[in-house]
Amino acid sequence: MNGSDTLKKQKKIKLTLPEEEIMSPGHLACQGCGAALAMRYALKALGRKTITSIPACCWAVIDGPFPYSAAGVPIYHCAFETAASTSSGVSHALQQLGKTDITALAWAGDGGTFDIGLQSLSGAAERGDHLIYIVYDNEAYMNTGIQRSSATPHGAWTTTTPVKHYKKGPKKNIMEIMVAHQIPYCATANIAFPEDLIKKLRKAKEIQGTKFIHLYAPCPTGWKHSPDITVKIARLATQSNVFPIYEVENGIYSINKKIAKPQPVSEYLKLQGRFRHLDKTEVDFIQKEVDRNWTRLLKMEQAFGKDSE
Ligand SMILES: Cc1ncc(C[n+]2csc(CCOP(=O)(O)OP(=O)(O)O)c2C)c(N)n1
Ligand code: SF4
Ligand SMILES: [Mg+2]
Repeated sequence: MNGSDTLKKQKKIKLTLPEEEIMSPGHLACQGCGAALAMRYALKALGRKTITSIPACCWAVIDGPFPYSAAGVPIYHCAFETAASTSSGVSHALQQLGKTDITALAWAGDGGTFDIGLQSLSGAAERGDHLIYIVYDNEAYMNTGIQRSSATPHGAWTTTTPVKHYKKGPKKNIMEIMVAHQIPYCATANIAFPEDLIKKLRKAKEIQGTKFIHLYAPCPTGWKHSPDITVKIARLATQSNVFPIYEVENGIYSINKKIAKPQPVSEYLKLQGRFRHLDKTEVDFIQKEVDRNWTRLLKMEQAFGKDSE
């Protein structure tokens, strides 16, 4: 095939994602970083007219040292606990300036959201500040060396929950906390399903008030998996119902992906070194918890879904 044939063939390929790359290569993330993919997709959805507020987290480093920036949009590097309050300030300033076409985006890790930034996030949500808040969840404090957070799942190894004392107890249900704030839009998303993520962010951009996205983003360094299977692991998380994909719009629950034959949770766990120490009893326990949470979510959809009205 000559060059012009290849070009013709390429033109026939129908892209399912926006073509424009706002984030540039040459960033400082580890190989296979789910958080880097997360930002790349998010910016494809939100566009260049986005002002991000990023607290201390891996993304404060991934972007690169001043004056360089891989993000391609302005970033406020703010204090750890202030992603939401900084973004509230950006949002109010934009309103004062009459700039209605710019999105205020708070972008923080799970530590900066489930734990230390929860108060400022709650405040912004209660005030109904006009912003999108995205937590990229890699289930630990990665930037400072893989310490457990309240998003770390049961059974996981981290440096503060070593093998003999691995994390016991469930991951905090951040979605339920945000739904309880009665904000107009809350959704989960996964880097393995970028079309779904992009659709949700485009929807969130059009809604007035506080919007919250819980975005699943594996971390090969902290989860101890090979960097080339990041997307496979992310996909398995949803295919095994470990991380369901759903949205809650004005209190109405919709599960966006229902897996006909869910994969056993063991398929998801066995690819990650952070779970290597778990015995069969623990794996069975995790499976039961995943099944219980999934059944609970189905019941929420039955009780508070579109058909319940
Ligand atoms: C008030 C405060 N406490 C602690 C730190 C140290 N610190 C910087 S980044 C970080 C971890 C962030 O974890 P997370 O929010 O999950 O993002 P990740 O690094 O996993 O991307 C910590 C503990 C800090 N910068 N400020
Ligand atoms: S430690 Fe994890 S989240 Fe941080 S840059 Fe590396 S792969 Fe990404
Ligand atoms: Mg984290």
